Amino acid sequence: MSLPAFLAALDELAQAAAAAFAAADDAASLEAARVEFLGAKSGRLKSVQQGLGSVDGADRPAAGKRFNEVKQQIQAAFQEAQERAGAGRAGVVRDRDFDPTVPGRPFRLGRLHPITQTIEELKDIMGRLGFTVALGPEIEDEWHNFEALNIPADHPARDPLENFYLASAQAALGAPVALGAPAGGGAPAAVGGAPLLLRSQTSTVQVRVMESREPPVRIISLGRVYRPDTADATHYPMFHQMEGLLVDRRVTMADLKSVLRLFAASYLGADVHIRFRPSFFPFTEPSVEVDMSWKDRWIEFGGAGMVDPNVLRAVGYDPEVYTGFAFGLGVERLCMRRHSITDIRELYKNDVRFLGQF
Ligand code: FA5
Repeated sequence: MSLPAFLAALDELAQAAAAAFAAADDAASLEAARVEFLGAKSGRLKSVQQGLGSVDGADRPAAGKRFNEVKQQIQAAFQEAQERAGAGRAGVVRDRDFDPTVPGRPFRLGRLHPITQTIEELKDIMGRLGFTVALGPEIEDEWHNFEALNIPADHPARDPLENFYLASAQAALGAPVALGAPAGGGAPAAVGGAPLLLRSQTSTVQVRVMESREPPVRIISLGRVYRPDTADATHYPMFHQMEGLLVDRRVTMADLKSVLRLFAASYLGADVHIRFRPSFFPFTEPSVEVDMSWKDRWIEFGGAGMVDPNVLRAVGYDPEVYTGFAFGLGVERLCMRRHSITDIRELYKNDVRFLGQF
């Protein structure tokens, strides 16, 4: 065989092998290409090698040198194809156009909803004042939402139009219905078919806590409450309240005012002014409405008062021995005042451009 014919055969082999290994995109086609070109017995490289013996003696060193180069090229092409297949299996994309120096896409970190942040901060402040957290169920019976709170059956606050009653206990939850265990332990309240409603205030937790333990009591409870209120800038049908309850011997209205003033100054800053207006709640006597200053006006942020002796009696406490104060504050209103949010609905639109600011 002449040297040019041998070199031409080698070139053709090199091209064919490079194309075959580049096209091999799975293990089976790669193996087939390996056998075709590098097979030990009848591979194409082997058959070209056999032609080396027929090249003229003087040309043989040049032919041998070129043969070795092509052999190395083909082996390298096989190895690269093998690595590519291995990387593919490991889920790594090998992309020749990938530029590792280009900056990556920014990673957007989520954050807690402003109301959740507020709740955590309120717990922290009240914790420093010695109040521990108690929990209660959002689906309540009439005893805890009304009766034990001195709200009799004919009270307008119990009107079905003022509350979210559930169609029936059984339809809502399946029978038998078991409410969450009262805070502080004790047996869960079982309700067989009695009217149930979404709690309209966190004052329900006061009753559950007092039912389950003896004084002294010093708790807060934070959670969702529900009322069929029309949504406007300061009202929403679902909102959060922070309930506070302190019962002990010789607790007075002065203690209530001190705690609320300390709380307001801690959460809203020393520049906030709060005022107490005489009011009425069936479960406190005397009762007050608590307002805070906001943008040259007053906004109500809660109700409070001394626990009514009837409530103490309903949970088995002796009102001649124990007195206590309670308050219920609107968490959204506190959060709005703190962050200058002028419309409560912004908190529940779930617009990340708004929520991302807190
Ligand atoms: C009560 O709910 C009483 N349970 C508070 C209380 C507790 C009084 C303990 C005495 C002792 P009131 O209905 O006023 O009170 O609501 C308390 C606060 O919840 C309001 O001052 C307001 O800040 C907030 N609030 C009431 N309705 C809404 C609403 N629809 N949307 C947002 N916040 C509301």
